[in-house]
Amino acid sequence: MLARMRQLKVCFALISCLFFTLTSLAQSQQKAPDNLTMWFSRPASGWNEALPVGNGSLGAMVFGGVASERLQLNEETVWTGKPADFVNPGARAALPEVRELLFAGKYAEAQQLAQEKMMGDKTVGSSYQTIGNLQLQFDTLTQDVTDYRRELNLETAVATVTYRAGNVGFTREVFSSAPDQALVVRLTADKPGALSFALNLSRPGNKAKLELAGDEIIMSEHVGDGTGVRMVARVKVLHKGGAVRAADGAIQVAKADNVTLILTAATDYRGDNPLTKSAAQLASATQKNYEALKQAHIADYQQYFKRVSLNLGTTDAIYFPTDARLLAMQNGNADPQLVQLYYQFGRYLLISSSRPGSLPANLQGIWAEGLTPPWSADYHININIQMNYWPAEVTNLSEMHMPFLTFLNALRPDARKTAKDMYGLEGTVAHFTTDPWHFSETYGQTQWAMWPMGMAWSAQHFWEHYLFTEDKAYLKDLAYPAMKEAATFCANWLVENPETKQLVSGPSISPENTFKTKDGEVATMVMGPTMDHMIIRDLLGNTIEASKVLHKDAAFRRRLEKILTRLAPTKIGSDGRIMEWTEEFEEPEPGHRHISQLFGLHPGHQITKQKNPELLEAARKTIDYRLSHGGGHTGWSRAWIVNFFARLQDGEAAYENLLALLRKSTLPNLFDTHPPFQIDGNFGATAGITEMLLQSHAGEVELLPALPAAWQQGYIHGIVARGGFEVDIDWENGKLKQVKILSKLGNPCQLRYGNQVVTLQTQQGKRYVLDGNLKQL
Ligand code: FUC
Repeated sequence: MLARMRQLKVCFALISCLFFTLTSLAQSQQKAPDNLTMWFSRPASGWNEALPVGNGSLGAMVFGGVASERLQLNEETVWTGKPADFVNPGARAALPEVRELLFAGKYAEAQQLAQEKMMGDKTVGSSYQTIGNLQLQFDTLTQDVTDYRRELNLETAVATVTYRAGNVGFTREVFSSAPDQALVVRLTADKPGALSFALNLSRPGNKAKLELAGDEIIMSEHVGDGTGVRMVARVKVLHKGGAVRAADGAIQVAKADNVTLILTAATDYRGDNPLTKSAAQLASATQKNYEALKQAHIADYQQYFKRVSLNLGTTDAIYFPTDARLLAMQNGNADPQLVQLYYQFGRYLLISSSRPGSLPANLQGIWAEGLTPPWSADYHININIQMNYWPAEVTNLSEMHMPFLTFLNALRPDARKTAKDMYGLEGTVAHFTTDPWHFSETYGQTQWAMWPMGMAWSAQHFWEHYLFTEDKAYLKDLAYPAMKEAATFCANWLVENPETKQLVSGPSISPENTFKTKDGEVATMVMGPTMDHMIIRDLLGNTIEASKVLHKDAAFRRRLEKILTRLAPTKIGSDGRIMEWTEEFEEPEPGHRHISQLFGLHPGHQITKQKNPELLEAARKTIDYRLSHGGGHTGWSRAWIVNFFARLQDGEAAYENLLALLRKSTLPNLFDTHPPFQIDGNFGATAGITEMLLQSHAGEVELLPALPAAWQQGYIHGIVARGGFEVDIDWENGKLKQVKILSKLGNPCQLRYGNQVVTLQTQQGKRYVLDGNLKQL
């Protein structure tokens, strides 16, 4: 009854909203809604409603207030902390004893010893932080505001706020330009002299130094009380008409016709002088007029964004503001265009938070409020940052993958040192998390910290980038050396299980999960968690392949091949699930958010219907069990489940979980929520939707492997398969209608749709068109 009432209330809200929207559309003669715009009929009442813009490094959250505008600012290198070494000096000596205790089943004792002797003491804190806020205080009367609209156009990457007040129409446009390395805010009005406001910059903590000089404000701080980077942000006011002067701690704009604000920001993270760097960026951006800045920004952004288009069908929901659509969806409405918008939002976020030369997208991309964001908005590498990059290759944003790969490369010196100091081994190792100061040692509770697979998992991305691009120079110079070092660590790390004689990884955990020992103790560490072996199998296999491509290191390759034959295999438990640990322990948290034992299903490809259908069945049981115990409760976990079901080729279950992600783990601005906001779920979902429509991990290019019944008609154009194929798929009545393949590398292409398989011998640069029966047209 209650649920029904809630539904009715939402319906009523939607109807009045539609009425309001249609009337205001008619009144203001705004263009018909397009589906690549998120829009809202009121200003953001909190951060989770504000709209993100970014150019890979400089970002802002646009609130769109009428009496006052707030742009919450970020720059990707605004970090506290510094490089630090904190390997526990007792680790190396304790390692054999911890292993022995674990092999003897003395889990609690082993854990205690590892906690004391192997966890580092990270005394230097580090956190990503906001730059601060740019505030505009208008003298507009707010009583008679009409026709308010706040939007983010994903096609142009411009956020716009429009409204009428006192018979004047106001427009504000905001974008963050990559070509001009500046945040640009444009204010216009449809009557001359209507723009009057005070502008200032501020930073939480009130420790920043502010300098006002005529039409410019400069804000600087050595962040983290002098422990982190030195940052500078500056904003300049360009205006037509009226007057601009500095007074009362702000820049006062009086009666201008239009105003352009240019904001630049820099730090000394890469050794630059932030004062001169931000000044040079500002000087260069102010050379151009507003239209030239905007056109350059749009052209630059669209070269990436426009590569992929998706259509899943249309409904009238498109007439509603995005938050109302989300609410309707949460109350049972199906809105395929919202799924499409959400998909493209993921691509938008990647282009806006990860550009060649930048740091990788962190837990919040580049958008974080305050000085202490959750988990420091760092680089968790026990799934989160990897998930950020799942959509990169498949959604045709291969360039945006590079920041992660160059970051991993920069992590190698520290990872090499940690392998030596902590374990006495050659090669590279990293644990559950890291930061831009590139630490790879571990700290905190063993439950999450005693996991030496962060580099090994991340190294998968080196090989994946190669599979999509076949760039041999990249493989030789960047990827292979990094993969080889990570594989070397793993090869040295594995030890023989005295009973089974198989090679196992340990001491280690199944990320963040716990089990109950026979004595009823809750423990985390074992010798040989399933995920470790799946990761190591993946890495060693990829390294072997890479060494073959490069005709290098034959002896090393043979060593890895031998290890693979002895590595403990994936096992199915007595209840038909994939075993997470070596034994069938009791699980205190059977719905745990990490589903690590399925790494081999996704993002790995050890479990496929071709290779091992019995493991595929066991994988399904594993997910079902997690879900039936409340699993999928964080956004990223749910997004991973979408990918799992896509790989299981169960379109209905993938779709159901995608809906659950939108219904339970999505904020009004379409950001994913853990809770709180964490960007991995956005990226994981975009990857998952792609995976529902195209897969290429099992040696063939499979079309529509997990198309749900809800998506009867549609198309996806421009997504990418391994081997360098750009694929356009059109479907009708739930069936493939046509596929176009652009062969970028000239590889043979084995194409599958259901049970039909054809192989195309392709030529580089040529397009191939086939019908729904895979007959070439
Ligand atoms: C992993 C997850 C948590 C969270 C954190 C940032 O450790 O287990 O849920 O997402 O990363």
